[in-house]
Amino acid sequence: MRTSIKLGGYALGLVAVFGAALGVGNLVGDPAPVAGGAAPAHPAPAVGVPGGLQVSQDGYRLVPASRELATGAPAQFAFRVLGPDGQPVTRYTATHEKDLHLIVVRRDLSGFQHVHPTLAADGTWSIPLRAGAPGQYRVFADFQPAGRDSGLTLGVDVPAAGLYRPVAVPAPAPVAAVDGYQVTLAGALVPGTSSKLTLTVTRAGQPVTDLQPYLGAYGHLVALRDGDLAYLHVHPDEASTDPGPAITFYAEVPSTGTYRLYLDFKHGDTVRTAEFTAAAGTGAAAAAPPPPPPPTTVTTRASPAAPPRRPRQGRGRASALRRRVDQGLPRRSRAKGRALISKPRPYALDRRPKP
Ligand SMILES: [Cu+2]
Repeated sequence: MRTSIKLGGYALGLVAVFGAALGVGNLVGDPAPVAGGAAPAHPAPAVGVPGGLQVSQDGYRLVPASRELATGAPAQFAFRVLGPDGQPVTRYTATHEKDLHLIVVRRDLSGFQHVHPTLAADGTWSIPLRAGAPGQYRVFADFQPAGRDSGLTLGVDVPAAGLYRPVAVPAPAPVAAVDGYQVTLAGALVPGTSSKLTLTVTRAGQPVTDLQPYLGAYGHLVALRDGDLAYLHVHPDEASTDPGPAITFYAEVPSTGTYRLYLDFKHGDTVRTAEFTAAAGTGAAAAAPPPPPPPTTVTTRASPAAPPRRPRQGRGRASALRRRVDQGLPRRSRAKGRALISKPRPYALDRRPKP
């Protein structure tokens, strides 16, 4: 244990040194003050470091006042943004028509919400929120403090108490259905570039040409990376002014991998969200889409790759975990779980040691 801690520290040190050499020191925290006042007031964002991965950046910190999200009736969720002086930020520059955009999504990329809380005079933001299901959620605040020339996206984990049943990220698909609408995604996510994405909205086979403005455009797109929920910078195409059926965005994709895209669009006075999974890659290096998820959402403990069942280990941690998972399965599945399961479960809650 002691050795692994040492090694971990050593690895972190390497990352820090290597990162500094590449000029991405921001990755590991706030920039250190420089004697003599030579440091710029607002260092340029580090190239290649996506937003949303840090709770604190450039002296700004996201501080939730609420310790968890409600899963029953909506409950007030409150937080503040502290500035470099340690005081709550009370003045913002609006982006996409709002002073602050709050994105809430479960760690498995499900349960996406995009809301706009209210700012109190003391710098406390609040809004009634309800998580659709228990689990660990990532809460992103996307904002631009007044006087700063660029925006920030800070992220913090907030739990919704209860038994977490993760769901697999859907396989990549170019068409999403929501509420009678079909949205088609065109364009490739290419790492290291600003990738053009065109989303086309139809309803009952007919193009929708009377989309309503929403957040300063005819749609708002959020993109998150599967694995760490990195929050991509996306902006609408200023040149496209048609109210549908096509909406164009540019997304800055930091790496290959799988991304989840959430398009908010407004029609008939209702905002709806179309969700897509897209793989980013180039040529042969393109990320292979994951195998399609099994048709059931029941989490299970067994997979074909699992080692042979070991003798029961009494009341150990693993047994307790299995019992908890078992509680969610029908009795028949509990009894014959291994026989019923024939497909891999990407999110199996099996923590038994690997052979
Ligand atoms: Cu917003």
